[in-house]
Amino acid sequence: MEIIDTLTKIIKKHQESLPNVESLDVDSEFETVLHDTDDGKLDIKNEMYYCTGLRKVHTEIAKLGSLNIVHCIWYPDPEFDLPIFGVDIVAVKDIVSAAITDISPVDGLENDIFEDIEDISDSFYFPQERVLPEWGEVFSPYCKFARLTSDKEKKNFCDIVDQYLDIFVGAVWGASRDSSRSEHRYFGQIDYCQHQMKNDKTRNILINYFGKEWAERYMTEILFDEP
Ligand code: BLA
Repeated sequence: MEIIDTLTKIIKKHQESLPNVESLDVDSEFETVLHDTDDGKLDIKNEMYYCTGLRKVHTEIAKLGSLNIVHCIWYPDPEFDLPIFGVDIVAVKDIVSAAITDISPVDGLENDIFEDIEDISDSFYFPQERVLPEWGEVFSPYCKFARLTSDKEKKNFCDIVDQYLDIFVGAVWGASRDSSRSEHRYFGQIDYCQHQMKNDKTRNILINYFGKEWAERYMTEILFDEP
């Protein structure tokens, strides 16, 4: 699947440019998950890193039956004045039913990063825009959420992710330790995780393949673990 490969390469390029980036061990139970089921192949791969300013840089590539998924969240260290980067793609064959990317605030929209991404956000238009669910209130006004069908739409989505990550990596390099509002940022990050946990579409897919207990552990420990 081309958009999955392109997006993975973009994420990897930026990830490798982070300051003092090092890999983070993933619980062996969850690092690679391979199963054959009546509903098709399950293949999940998780990679995690950390660097100066970010406590967890996570990319998951998954095939769950006919679904192809890229999930990626870069969680800041609350000691640094940095927001959260996220991207999620859900594709079946050539149709991307959900493509979402955002730089999400943990302590308001004061950070200069939001001025930069406002211009980028304004320069992209997705014809099949989708409406965010209620829990999506944690995202910034510059969140893009769309269905993608044409090659042009897919290329545009990869381009905006590339440009958001350019800004984000620049901010990580520029950020220094500043404890003054770390408690606010810590609780802001918890709030983000708790909102993501309300995504029943993700939960139900995982329950369908792995059962309730596994799905809950996977969501709280791997996808949306609190700082
Ligand atoms: C939607 N996420 C979805 C959907 C599925 C998943 C099946 C519904 C697709 C659709 O409505 O067309 C499933 N996503 C997964 C699974 C994983 C995953 C199983 O990552 C991992 C194993 N979700 C995120 C991140 C964001 C996100 C990082 O993981 C945003 C930064 C958002 N996913 C998100 C949103 C929706 C979605 C907003 C739409 C939810 C809705 O319409 O109710």
